[in-house]
Amino acid sequence: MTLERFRDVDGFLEKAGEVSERLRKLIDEDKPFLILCHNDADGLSSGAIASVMLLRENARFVTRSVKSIEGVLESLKDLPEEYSVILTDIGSGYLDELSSLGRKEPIIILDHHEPLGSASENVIQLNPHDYGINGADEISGAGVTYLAAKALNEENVRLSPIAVIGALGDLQDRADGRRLHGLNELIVGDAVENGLMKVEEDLLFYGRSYKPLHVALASTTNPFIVGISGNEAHAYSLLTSIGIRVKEDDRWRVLSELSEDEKKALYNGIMKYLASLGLPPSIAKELIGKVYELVREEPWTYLRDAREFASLLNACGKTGNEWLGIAIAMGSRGGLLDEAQRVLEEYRRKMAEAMEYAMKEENRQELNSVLVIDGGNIIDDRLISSVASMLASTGVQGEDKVLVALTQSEDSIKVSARAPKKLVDAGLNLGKVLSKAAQLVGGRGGGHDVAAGANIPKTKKALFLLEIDRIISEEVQGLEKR
Ligand SMILES: [Mn+2]
Repeated sequence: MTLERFRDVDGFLEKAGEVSERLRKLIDEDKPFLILCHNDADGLSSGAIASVMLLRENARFVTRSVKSIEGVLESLKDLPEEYSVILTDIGSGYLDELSSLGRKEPIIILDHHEPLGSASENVIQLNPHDYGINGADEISGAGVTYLAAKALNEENVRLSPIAVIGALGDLQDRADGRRLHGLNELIVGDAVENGLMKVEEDLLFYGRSYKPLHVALASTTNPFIVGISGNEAHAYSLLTSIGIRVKEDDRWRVLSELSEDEKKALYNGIMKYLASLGLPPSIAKELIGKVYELVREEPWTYLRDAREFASLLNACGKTGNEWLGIAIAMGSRGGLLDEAQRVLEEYRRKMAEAMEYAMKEENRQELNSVLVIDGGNIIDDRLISSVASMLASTGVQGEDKVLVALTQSEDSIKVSARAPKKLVDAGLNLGKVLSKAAQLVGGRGGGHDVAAGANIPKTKKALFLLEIDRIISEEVQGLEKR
């Protein structure tokens, strides 16, 4: 976007107000709603926020999660005319398609993906990009939905932690020091001011307050530490080699009880370990950041740490348990939480297997500007975007290459790509690259500047990889000249 440096936060918030007025009118007229949310952690968070918002107003509504725009169009095909539609974390990329449906009642889009096409009068969009705000890392779909909900009813400020979870689910904690910034920071402020969240800096180990140190280290997969993530025995020996006591008498120690000096030693030890593998020590930096703690949740659950809450929702979305994720994000606990925790454990086990496969030399291919990881038909297509994120966090692609992970789904090849920070800062937009390369081979793609995906025909894998490598190489050369 050429106008990306104008930034109009007030205009965006004003638009949130306008959208909420439209919602208010529909609610007052007792119109039924269909909420369609994307099925990733951010999408489920936004679906939950929209659902609680309507529930609070006693509105009639149905919530459904969808994998892609095809799911949206399918759901709208037979939807009775009297329904208004709320799309969360999906839709902005398909304004023409949605407008051409010519529905009687409005389609309200609460999304942070880059808008494409033009909206008809009945397609109402709240999107940060329209106001020069970068939806890739400044606000999530859940954040956009939250701001509309808060404009509708101030009570919805209670949903602010769910909007933070959505942002973390979309890996928006990319500002220096693993923290949220931009409009996300404003939402964090809402949560803190209302006594719902505590923010502090720490090592970002998974289960920092309840898992034994070596288990917490081995469970940490963002960043994914080669040789340590997924391997408790190696994590244990690394800790002891650094000189960290893992036990206090008979009891396992947890990260949150380590002294500052011990944490420093641990951090330096991990840096040295990474250097010994020839990996950029900057990966260790990703281990330090803001912890967003949901203070009203029980300390021993996965819901206390907003990143872990997001990973629970992600697991629900990736395993066909979307409804469970939405229910938990809406506030259900008890038996449903037990079930969600089982889903998460199972998902983490499958991810560990997929990562083991992806880390093997023979499943990699190095092109000029792209590192390809081919999941063949071994890696479940629903896991491929998580595998891409996790692989990118290992640093295996280096600073100058785009990581492209792909795997076969039933009728197509699913692609998920991640661009290194250096190229994005120089101006590379991966979403556009994938959209272009996919189109050239009769597929479909898009996404954000750092993370994007595509679906391509099964027979076009080699051609697609050539095209994407060519486009990125050309773009990178262009960027260097600038
Ligand atoms: Mn999102």
